[in-house]
Amino acid sequence: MSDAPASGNKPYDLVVRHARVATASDVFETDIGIRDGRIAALARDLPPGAEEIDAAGRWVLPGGVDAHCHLAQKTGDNSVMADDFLSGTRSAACGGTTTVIPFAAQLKGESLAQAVRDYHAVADGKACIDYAFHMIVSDATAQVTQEELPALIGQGYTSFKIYMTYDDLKLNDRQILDVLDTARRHGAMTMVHAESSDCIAWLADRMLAEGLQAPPYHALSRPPVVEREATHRAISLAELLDTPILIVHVSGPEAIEQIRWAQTRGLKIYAETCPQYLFLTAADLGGDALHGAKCICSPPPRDAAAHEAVWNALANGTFQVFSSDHAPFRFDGEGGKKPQGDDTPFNHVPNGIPGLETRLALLFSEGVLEGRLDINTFVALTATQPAKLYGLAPRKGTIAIGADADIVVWDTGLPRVVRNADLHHNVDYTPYEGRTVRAWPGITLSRGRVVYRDGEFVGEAGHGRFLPCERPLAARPRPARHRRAPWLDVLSRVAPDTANDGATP
Ligand code: DUC
Ligand code: ZN
Ligand code: ZN
Repeated sequence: MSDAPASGNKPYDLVVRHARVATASDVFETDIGIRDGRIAALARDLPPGAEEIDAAGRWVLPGGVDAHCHLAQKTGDNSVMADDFLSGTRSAACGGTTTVIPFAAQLKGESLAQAVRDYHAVADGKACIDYAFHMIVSDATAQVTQEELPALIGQGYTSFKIYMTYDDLKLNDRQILDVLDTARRHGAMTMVHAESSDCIAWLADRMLAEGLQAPPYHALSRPPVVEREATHRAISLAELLDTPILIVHVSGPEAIEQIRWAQTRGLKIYAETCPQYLFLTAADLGGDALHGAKCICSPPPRDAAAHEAVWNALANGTFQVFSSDHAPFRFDGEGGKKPQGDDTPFNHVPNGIPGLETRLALLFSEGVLEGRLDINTFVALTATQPAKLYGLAPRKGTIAIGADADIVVWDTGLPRVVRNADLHHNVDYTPYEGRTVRAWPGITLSRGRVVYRDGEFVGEAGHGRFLPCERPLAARPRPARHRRAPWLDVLSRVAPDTANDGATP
């Protein structure tokens, strides 16, 4: 890093003064000197910057890394995601998130490499904050698992999601093993949507046959046992190949118990949960005129006891990641939640709810300020660990010299009522309308540039850059000497530890 003056005779482009910084491990008071988009100095009484922000008395945290959101994703039906890379990243920035990882989705029959190229074309020039890509692997052909995936992993697409449900996306167990084998050999992180397809179809078909088609039946057709069974099966498949996996959008105690059990046995099983599993219940799928469709997502929100279990698992380390799973569909209008108007049966309502902008404020308010989580755990769950698990650390997810100056100055102690009219996404509702929070970002910096200040978006399309991801350390299998899977030792294509070269520690 150059010691030359940054702007005129000022050594820093920007200095954030009197910051009360929290990282995943520490809390300290400091000034933050920013030069060329990166953190250049952490010390008290820094010399002046060309710009200055006084953060006295306020928390200053790493910008959020939202490692699970859907933007302008191909859907395979007539539904249309309401947010593209402009409105989605704008909304993220206004909620204190500075990196997003949406999904380049492969439809069945398509090339995965082409899906990634297409997604770049969709994102190019639009994002206001930095972004990486996960992939969705829905067609695990030999061409995909043996040629396309290894090449893409080497090019910086080091994580992908697979589904155990949805006819147009799901893989069977054998296909999952093929994909995990590739992940293992090439050091990629596999994210798993764990719900049991046949159980859901069996229940849903019977409900629909009896005319039970309102949104609450969505939740009843996807009960916790369906998630628990698939979670256990995913863990077993991962254990068979001794390959790390990350179970996404975990909703309640049944799945959490499976994950905790696996972690206690020494398996590298990671897990994510989302705001809807802390702040919504199945009762939110009720109401008149299909209003419950606004809260249809999968797995569905559960109940107050599940909230308690999710809070506990956030606090005790069972979960490493707290993401939004922002999946934006408008309530009214074409491509939205009601393709057949008010008579739309639950299985035709597009799955997913918006949450990019509200993720951090909800968790800060109800987690940190209510004493359920300490501030370091909040930072770990929302920024540091997602950056590490997906190969973006140490550039993203922390406040450290050399890291990108992705920083949020927080306002706390407010009461602020969440209103969709104040949000910056392109969805016509928020499931959290009317909820009071006591924390909200005051200023968001993306690589040292102010992109949000006091309720107003001040960034610009095209500022956000694509981030190729390293192969994460977390995705490395256990070294062969610690492995307890003798069946792997006889399989030459599985056994070598080649995935260990070049992974980010
Ligand atoms: N899974 C997601 O991750 N997001 C939206 C819908 C779904 O099933
Ligand atoms: Zn999913
Ligand atoms: Zn999702």
